[in-house]
Amino acid sequence: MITGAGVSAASGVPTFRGEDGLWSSFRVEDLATPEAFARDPDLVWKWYAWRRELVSACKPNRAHEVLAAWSRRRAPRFTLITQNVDGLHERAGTRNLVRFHGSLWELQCWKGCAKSPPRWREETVPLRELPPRCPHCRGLARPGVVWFGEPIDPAVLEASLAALDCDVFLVVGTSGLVYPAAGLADEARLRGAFTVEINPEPTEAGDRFDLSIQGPAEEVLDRLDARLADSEESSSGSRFNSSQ
Ligand code: BV8
Repeated sequence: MITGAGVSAASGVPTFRGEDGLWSSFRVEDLATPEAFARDPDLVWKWYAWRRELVSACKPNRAHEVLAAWSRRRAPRFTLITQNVDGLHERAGTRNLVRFHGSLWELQCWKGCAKSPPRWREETVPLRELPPRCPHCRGLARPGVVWFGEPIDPAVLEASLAALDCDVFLVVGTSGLVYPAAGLADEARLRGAFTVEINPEPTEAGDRFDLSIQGPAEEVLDRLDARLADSEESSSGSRFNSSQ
């Protein structure tokens, strides 16, 4: 399955393309591209520092909790790919999580100096210095996210593609506009998965899914979880009767 910003909406994290979405007040080109960072690292870091502060006050909601419980019960046959960089799936205790676009809570050396690891965790809020520095070369550090025009980490792409060989592929809380993430559901369907979209709004990809469930993720996943628990209980009950 894959999640997008809609899964975190109930936690108070703004989505990207909703009415009060991030892209309604900021331009992608000014903030979420390597060119923007090269042009004005201070501006880009002010935006990411603001997002980190905002998200640090948010908590996982029922959608994150249900998915974390499913991941614990069903890993490794359950893989959650997320486009979100807010860290709420991790905070909910999700296992077998693939972070397709990186994390607000990781930094990397802007120059990619030989001494620094590809990414490192940095969770202090507010950041001790802005913009933060690479601890190894003292050059600029950048947010550990994938910007527009940047490739997906090959290991992340490989783990995501492996997860597409599944019976059911859920697509939860995403407008399905950003590639290559948006293409994963199509690939899952080509491989024989039953694809299900969960979103309160119809999306442009809606007609490509086997099933579209219109509703907020935190409610739909909660109800799905209850139905699954009931069916598991009744089927384990029938197994018990048959062996009596
Ligand atoms: C790349 C991290 C190539 C940063 C983000 C075709 C193929 C490949 C690429 C492209 C292509 N066409 C165009 C491209 C380029 C581009 C792209 O896709 N552009 C789009 C805009 C057309 N893609 C890229 O640049 C990607 N890289 O292609 O590299 C390459 C290869 C080799 C060498 C060099 C280059 C990289 C894209 C990554 C961008 N980074 N985020 C950061 O966050 O700061 S994208 C950002 O938007 C998010 O991470 C997220 O992934 C993405 C999509 O947003 P959504 O999550 O869907 O959020 P949105 O607001 O749009 O929608 C929310 C949904 O939730 C709505 O539908 C709403 O109805 C719903 N909702 C609301 N409330 C609820 C709800 N749902 C459920 N419950 C609720 N309560």
